[in-house]
Amino acid sequence: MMRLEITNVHAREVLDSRGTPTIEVEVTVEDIVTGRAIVPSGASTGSHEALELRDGDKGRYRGKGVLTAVDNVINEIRPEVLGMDASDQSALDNFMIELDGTPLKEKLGANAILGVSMAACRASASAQDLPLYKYLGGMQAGNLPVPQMNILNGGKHANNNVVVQEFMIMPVGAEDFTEAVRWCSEVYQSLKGVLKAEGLLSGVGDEGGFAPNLDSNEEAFLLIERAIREAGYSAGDDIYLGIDAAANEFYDEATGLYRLEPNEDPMDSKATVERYAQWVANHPIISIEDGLWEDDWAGWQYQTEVLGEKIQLVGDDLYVTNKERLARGVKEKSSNAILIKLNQIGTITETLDCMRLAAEQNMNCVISHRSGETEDSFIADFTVATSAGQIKTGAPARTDRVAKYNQLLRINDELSSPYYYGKKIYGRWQAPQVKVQQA
Ligand code: 2PG
Ligand code: MG
Repeated sequence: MMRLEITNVHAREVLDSRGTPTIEVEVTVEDIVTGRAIVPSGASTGSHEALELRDGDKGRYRGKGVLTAVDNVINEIRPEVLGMDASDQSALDNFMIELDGTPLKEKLGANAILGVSMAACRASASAQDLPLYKYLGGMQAGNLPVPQMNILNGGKHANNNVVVQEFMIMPVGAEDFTEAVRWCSEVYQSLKGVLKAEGLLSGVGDEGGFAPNLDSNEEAFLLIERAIREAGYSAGDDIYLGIDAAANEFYDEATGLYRLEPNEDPMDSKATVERYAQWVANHPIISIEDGLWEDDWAGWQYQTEVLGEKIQLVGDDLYVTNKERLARGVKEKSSNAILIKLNQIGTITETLDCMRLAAEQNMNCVISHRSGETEDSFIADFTVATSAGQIKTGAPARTDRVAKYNQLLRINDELSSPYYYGKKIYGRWQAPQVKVQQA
């Protein structure tokens, strides 16, 4: 590969989809080609994530400014990486990891480091005239993911009473990625109609899904199943369901209990898992993310014993894209899948390392956005490059979410024979045998 000397690095403060500041970085190679990247930001974050550096100056953006991270890129990272080879991603990333020197990137900020890591990658791809997915994944990269589209929002991402954070649809029966996107969009519009008919339509949550007030989580499954049916598809065959419970947000460390339902007493971790098992028995659910709190290792193990043969169990806040935490999960059989977020760990290289460990262990990887997103569609290319097979990037609405699906549509269009995973990505599980009730 040709050497591409980093000749400039710049950063600035821009806004994310919630109107909160975030960092944008530009890396120039050979004085001519510039790559740009914007770092996203979570709301329901795991406490073991790498540090997202914020200024804390209450006089600006309520303390959420990122001028310190910007300054770190310009004055701490830039002078050190000028002259380095942008096409040697791991050398660049490892150098920044050492420059920071702390396990959670607390000195320079994971947002500052990741911005440089991604922008350098883009610059190197552009300089070689390659689309990002081919630059990262090789000339044969061409596997399109099943989207996990989040069409009903609750938890910390919405101002309603629904506890589960994300209710998602997975169009596994579609022929190809374009059909997958169309089905999800049609179901999304159908759900809007169903909610309107029931007098439940209100606004949308942070990831573009509707955010009605409901009596229980189960009501959400029923409404979505109806929307799928009214759109002309079958839940459990054409389309599977999935959730991100984001259990950190309803777990009470003082009592050790989970308040999964707004109108019920909190439950211990065993009862919570048994409730999930009930849902799985009654609805075509193929994937549950963060069903339990990030440090409830015993609970995760029990969940895998109960549900691991039936459905995909995804660790997000549990693993935070951290290879060490994933290694513990492998040892303890905590889950059979992992959510991947670049900014949880802070460099492309560490993210790929973590995914390699997951692959060795035959664990599924789901590449994910954050609830605070931008127009940057890096993860769309990253998903194809790594053949991850699944991407979770919100509703088929709102530009911050749609930007990723549109980029995947472009990639799909560009390939001579794109491959769509469909049901095969969930092939080892046999969940959706349930007969969906007719309303
Ligand atoms: C999650 C993410 C994205 P956040 O929990 O999986 O949906 O949310 O970015 O707020 O952590
Ligand atoms: Mg999550």
